[in-house]
Amino acid sequence: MQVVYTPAHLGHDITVETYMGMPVPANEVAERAELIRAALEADGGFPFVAPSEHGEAPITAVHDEGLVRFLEVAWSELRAQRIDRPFLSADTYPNRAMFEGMSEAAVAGLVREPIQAGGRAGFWGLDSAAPLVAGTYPAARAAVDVALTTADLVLAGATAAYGLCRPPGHHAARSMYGGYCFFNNAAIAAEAIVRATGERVAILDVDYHHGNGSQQIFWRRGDVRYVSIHADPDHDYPYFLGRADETGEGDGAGENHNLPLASGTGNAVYLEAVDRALETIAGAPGSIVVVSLGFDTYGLDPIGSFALTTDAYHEIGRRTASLGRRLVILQEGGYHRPSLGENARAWLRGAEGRPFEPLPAGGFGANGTVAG
Ligand code: Q9C
Ligand code: ZN
Repeated sequence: MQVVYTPAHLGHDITVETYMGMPVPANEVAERAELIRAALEADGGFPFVAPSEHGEAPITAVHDEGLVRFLEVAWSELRAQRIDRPFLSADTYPNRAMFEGMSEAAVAGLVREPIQAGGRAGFWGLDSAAPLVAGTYPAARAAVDVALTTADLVLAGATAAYGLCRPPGHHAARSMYGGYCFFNNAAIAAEAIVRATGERVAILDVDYHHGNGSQQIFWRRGDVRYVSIHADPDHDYPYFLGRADETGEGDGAGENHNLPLASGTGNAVYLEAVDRALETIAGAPGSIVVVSLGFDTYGLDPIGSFALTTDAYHEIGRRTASLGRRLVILQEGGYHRPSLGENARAWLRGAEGRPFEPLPAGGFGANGTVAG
């Protein structure tokens, strides 16, 4: 299986995120993608290709142009405004209760993008977990190109291809970034595939978190079926979306499928949910599935509460491929660095119908370089 990768993600070199008002070591770090790259290189069965540039049009096909412009200039604006911060994070978010009692027309007339960078970040952002630095915008643009190049490989006939996207994407909505995500790589790829083929497309989201952005983007769409297995939002990010009764509206009625699972979910319960998700996908026509692939469902993940093992990823890859549809597999989350490379290798080998044997210990180093 071909792997699409670019070092451009290294520019999004964040080290700190904020969690409930406190600075904490960042989870979504550059080393993640380098560890996956090293493991897939060490495997030897994954040829690497660089992404090609696809321009802005496929991005504005799913995102508000204002979000693109904000992300493009946010860092230079922060510097121009002499706000002395190592990264940009919002100061104030427009909580909907701020406008309680005002008519929709009044609110529409009042709420506009501020000028100050911390207000502007609040206007476009969901949370304080997606710090923006000098290299964030080029990295996010490159991650979109990775996703679109992965889709191109499948549109050209590949059974499956893997895009090592970083930063991830599934929390980014049409007019919002957040949750470590800036552009919604999977949604942009799904939209491009619909436009190229005229077929229906399914998104299978197996990141630990609900992909609120993907759900929002396709909420009223009858041609993109979104199916997600994730932590119950009563207990986990993104808290305000991801429940089973969110099923879509209009043309999209019945096309959104959320399968929330309890804390502590292990392999057996998770694999049952995978089977239900795959049956749901098989229930609508189409020949291509976009997979939002996260490994934050792993037992040792620092921000997840599930208990999956590496062997389960091999089995999930195998079952997903046995749908008989072509797969555009795009990396989302997964934060337990020592296991990331092996978990990716296991999933992708499963999708290829190849067995999985762990690499010899020390086969690749924690710094992301292949040993000897
Ligand atoms: N204690 C993805 O996996 N909240 N995003 C983190 C940590 C934000 C996850 C809280 C989680 C975002 C792509
Ligand atoms: Zn996640």
